[in-house]
Amino acid sequence: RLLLRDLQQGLDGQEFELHYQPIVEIASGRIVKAEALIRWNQPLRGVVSPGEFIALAEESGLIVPLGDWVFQQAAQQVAQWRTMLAPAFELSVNVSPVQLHASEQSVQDWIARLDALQLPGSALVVEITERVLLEAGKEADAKLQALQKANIQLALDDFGTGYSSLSYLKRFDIDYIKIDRSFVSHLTRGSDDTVLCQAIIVMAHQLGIHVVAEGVETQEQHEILHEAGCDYGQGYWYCRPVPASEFTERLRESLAGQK
Ligand code: G
Ligand code: G
Ligand code: MN
Ligand code: NA
Repeated sequence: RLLLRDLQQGLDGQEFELHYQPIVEIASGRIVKAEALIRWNQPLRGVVSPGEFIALAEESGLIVPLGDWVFQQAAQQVAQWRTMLAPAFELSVNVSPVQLHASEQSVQDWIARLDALQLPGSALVVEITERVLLEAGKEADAKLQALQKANIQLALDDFGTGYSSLSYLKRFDIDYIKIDRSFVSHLTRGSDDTVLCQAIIVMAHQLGIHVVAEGVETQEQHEILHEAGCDYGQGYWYCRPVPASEFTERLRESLAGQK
């Protein structure tokens, strides 16, 4: 059983690491963005996936320092890739509702970090779920606004699952919708999920929102999404989440046009 003490030790002992999954521009096949996904290299258990510890981190409040670490690390990494390889590169980080309900200090620290790195806010995309918006009280609203004021972009993750209230799209200034992989994984020609994806893409574009399809695992899914005008794809078909050094190589190859 994972204990809070292990988690605290992990944070103190620098046992966490970010992996990066490419986000591909569907029309060109080029890597243009990435999502940062946390991994825990636990000395006794080996690699522990976030599914196993995020809930504990949220319940205990440790998600706040952990999430701050994720943001700082991601900012530093995207600054490096921008300087080294791709000046317009963007990196997504997942932010838990608990983080947005916690103190204002985090968001202020994030913005200070961007300034210190001389990085524009638009280099980072904060991924939130519909749950954040559902629960968005005044506090979370103020933080979302602070992020947007700093030009940090917002993505609505797991779109189509859960509460899916379209009114959020009107009330909040969303830059990206990420179509949940439960729709994408059943995409076959003529399927209901194909119709749903097409409709989401048309609606998003009309609202000026870009679309990322998650969990693309087959060439057929990629092609259906291409025909539907989907902007970006993410999934094992393109690449799994990989450590930073491997991602750098992938990005280099993609920029060189090799694929
Ligand atoms: O990476 P994986 O493949 O196992 O991710 C599982 C879940 O953990 C996903 O829902 C993802 O959004 C979440 N997750 C991954 N990294 C982070 C993180 O840095 N912060 C938060 N809050 N959630 C994360
Ligand atoms: O909830 P969120 O969308 O942030 O999490 C992304 C999760 O999806 C991560 O756990 C990541 O490892 C996983 N993932 C990424 N690509 C694929 C894929 O093609 N298939 C499946 N099943 N999972 C994927
Ligand atoms: Mn995500
Ligand atoms: Na998702």
